[in-house]
Amino acid sequence: MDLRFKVVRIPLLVPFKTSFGTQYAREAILLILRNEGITAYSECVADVDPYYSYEDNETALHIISDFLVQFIEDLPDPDTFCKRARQIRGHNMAKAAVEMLLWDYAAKKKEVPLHSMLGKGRGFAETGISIGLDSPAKMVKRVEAAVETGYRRIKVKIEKGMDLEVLSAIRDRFPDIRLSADANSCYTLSDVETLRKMDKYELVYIEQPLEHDDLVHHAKLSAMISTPVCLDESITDPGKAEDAFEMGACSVVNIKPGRVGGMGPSLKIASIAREHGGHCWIGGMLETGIGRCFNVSLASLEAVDYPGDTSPNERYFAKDIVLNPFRMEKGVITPNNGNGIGAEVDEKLLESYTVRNGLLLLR
Ligand code: OSB
Ligand code: MG
Repeated sequence: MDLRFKVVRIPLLVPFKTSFGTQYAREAILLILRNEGITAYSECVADVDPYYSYEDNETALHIISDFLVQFIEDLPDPDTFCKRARQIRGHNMAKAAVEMLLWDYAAKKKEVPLHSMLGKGRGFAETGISIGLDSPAKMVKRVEAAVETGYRRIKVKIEKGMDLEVLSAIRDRFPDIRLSADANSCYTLSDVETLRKMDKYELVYIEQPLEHDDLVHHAKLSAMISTPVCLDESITDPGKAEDAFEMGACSVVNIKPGRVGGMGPSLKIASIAREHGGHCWIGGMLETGIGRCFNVSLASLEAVDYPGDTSPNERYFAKDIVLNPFRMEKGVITPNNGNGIGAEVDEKLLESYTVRNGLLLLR
């Protein structure tokens, strides 16, 4: 068995601006496991800076190489790995990368597509788009293009002072589309007047309006506005999802497998949402073609009831590292039916994007 990491840096076609910063490229840690003729892959959703989450590529690589690798020497099933990894507090992005690698490996060993191991599928994933911050005029143009392309839900990034004007402009132009707004934690409860003014735009939800790790204030806010609250950053594992729904902090959750510890925890969060009469969808972190496969496989499950941030690869990169990118048709994407994640990795291109690599385990 041979486990390596490669850090790839792929320029984004369009810089992605959120309330926490602007991203120009996706710099991702990829894990590559070779054993008995099988090659399994995964991607860590951490980035170069700790702005979205406290984890970044350096902390993730440290946790993976110094602590997590010892748990997978016998290539356990993903659930066994999760139990072992509980000894390590937090660092769920690092844990998720390893957990997802084990899922791809397990599915490839069984010679079945990953989605078939996850639960009842519907055969396709309803697709939404996440549009970055820009001038209101440019954002309306982007929304127009996205509606034209067939996206089933449009989400726009907002920040303090860049919110009501753009939402109003979009609603004027498109009174009926499924629209949401992602604040990435830029507000506090003292902004409730602004947040209340959003009620009239009938958003399907507002995503992560308050602090990145808060539940209490989100519960208070949920009772003060009519827009449903969706949590992203605050939900780092199934326990947090349970707390959030119990407290009424949210009625919708954005599940990113790479943020919550992997596929197993994602499935748990989807059932927690359902048990509480809530909703869930699969988010994204501008993943490369490898990470996207995991997201799309989850997004195609019946347990996931809202369209996700699972745009086709061509939206992010001029040339992605897979030879079989996802294509969106009529607003849906079909999960890969090859073994495991089903990505045909362009090894040459991957090599050319690699800025750092190393050996993690050799037996
Ligand atoms: O908050 O959902 C977010 C991208 C990077 C970090 C955080 C977020 C996002 C997105 C893009 O909204 C989702 C995607 O298209 O991958
Ligand atoms: Mg978000």
